[in-house]
Amino acid sequence: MTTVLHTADTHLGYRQYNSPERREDFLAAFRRVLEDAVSDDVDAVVHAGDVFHDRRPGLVDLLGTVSALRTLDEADIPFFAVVGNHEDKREAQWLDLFETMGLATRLDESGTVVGDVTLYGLDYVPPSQREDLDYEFEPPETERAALVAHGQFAPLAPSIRGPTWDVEDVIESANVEFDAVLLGDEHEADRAEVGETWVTYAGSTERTSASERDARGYNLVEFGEGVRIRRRGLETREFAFVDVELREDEGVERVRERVREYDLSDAVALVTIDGEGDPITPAEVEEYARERGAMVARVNDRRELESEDEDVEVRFADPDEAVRERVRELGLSSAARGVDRTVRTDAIADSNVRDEVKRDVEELLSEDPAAFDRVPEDEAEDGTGETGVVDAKADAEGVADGEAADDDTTAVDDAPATDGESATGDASAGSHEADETAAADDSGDGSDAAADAPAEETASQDDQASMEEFL
Ligand SMILES: [Mn+2]
Repeated sequence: MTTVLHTADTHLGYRQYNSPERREDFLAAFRRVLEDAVSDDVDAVVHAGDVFHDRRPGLVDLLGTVSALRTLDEADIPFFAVVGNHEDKREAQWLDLFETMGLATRLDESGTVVGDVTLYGLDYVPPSQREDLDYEFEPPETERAALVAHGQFAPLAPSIRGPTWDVEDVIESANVEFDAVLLGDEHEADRAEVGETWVTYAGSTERTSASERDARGYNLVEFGEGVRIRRRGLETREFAFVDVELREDEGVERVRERVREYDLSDAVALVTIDGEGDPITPAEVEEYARERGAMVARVNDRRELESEDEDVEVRFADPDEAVRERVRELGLSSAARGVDRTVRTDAIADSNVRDEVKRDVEELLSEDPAAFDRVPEDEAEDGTGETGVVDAKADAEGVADGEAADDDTTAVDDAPATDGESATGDASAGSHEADETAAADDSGDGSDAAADAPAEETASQDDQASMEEFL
């Protein structure tokens, strides 16, 4: 029998909530998974993509990864992986570097034997290029075979989040009979039997967004007479999801009361307010949660407040709305605003954003070469931006191509499609002290959200994630 530890979506280097502790959490989770692999003495660790959150991980994250992989190497447990959409680079991959160092093996169509099973890899491929795939693999040298892949695969991935990749198609088209398909990209763990093949997502190992409420973990996949998948939980950072439904006569006191019901020690406190009631200043609630021990606190006020109440305070209660407002002020063309919506929406899966934007931009430009022209200044609410027509176009195309400049300009200076995080930071700076500090961090430590963040990365789940942090 051969046992493989199947993990994915580690997102090393993600400084979630602008918190350096969160960044460490992601590495700690990776370490824990590999330590479990050692103590369980599995035959191999399989990583189904998105080791890194970012195409350009910082040196600290790289060193952390190398050191964690060494632990595994010292125990003679091989690390096999494919490349996910978050870390996909044009030419060489980080994974290639680890391979050169003897710490990892990149899986591909040639097949790699571990015990009784041959493992194959299929890196993330954007929807527009999937037609060309032939799913030809070298014949396996073992009775059992498994494919490791990254993407939104039906039937497990929800189709409402953009185009899915039909795993049944892959299984049927492939010249190899797979006993299991081990997946990454979808952050919720799941499994299904498709024909004779077990298909499973390992899920992320730390919560990358507020929508990831379930416990995190990984899979232990046994290849014997058949395939057996076991789920193993991971100890991760405590998240307190404080959902408050306010009645008409209630306000901040009720929110505090609900916050008090939770043990917030070193936790990430996510307070979601819905219903009726008085306006609430998020910063006040966040400070209260931090006083009660929370490491990070965020308030998301989902109430639709009366427009007459829409003063500054109320608008800042909804970071989404603040971002939208700022975008309106940029004097962008409607085409650029369309791109911005695609990037920002939760409705489109992380790995689909790039393709969706590319298709939209191509379509818009073929219909009207001036589609991305700025709205003349007098038509815009505020003409502060200096980005010219050409820049705006280049930015939009850059996003689609994954080659956008790594500028960290704020939303004021740039097309928002490349700039979700700054825009988010901007919006929240008005209400969150923590974010103001974080913004200062960014200018001081260019290696993080600022200089190093590839603009394209913001055209992916990061946007959604950073927004989800408030959702
Ligand atoms: Mn991921």
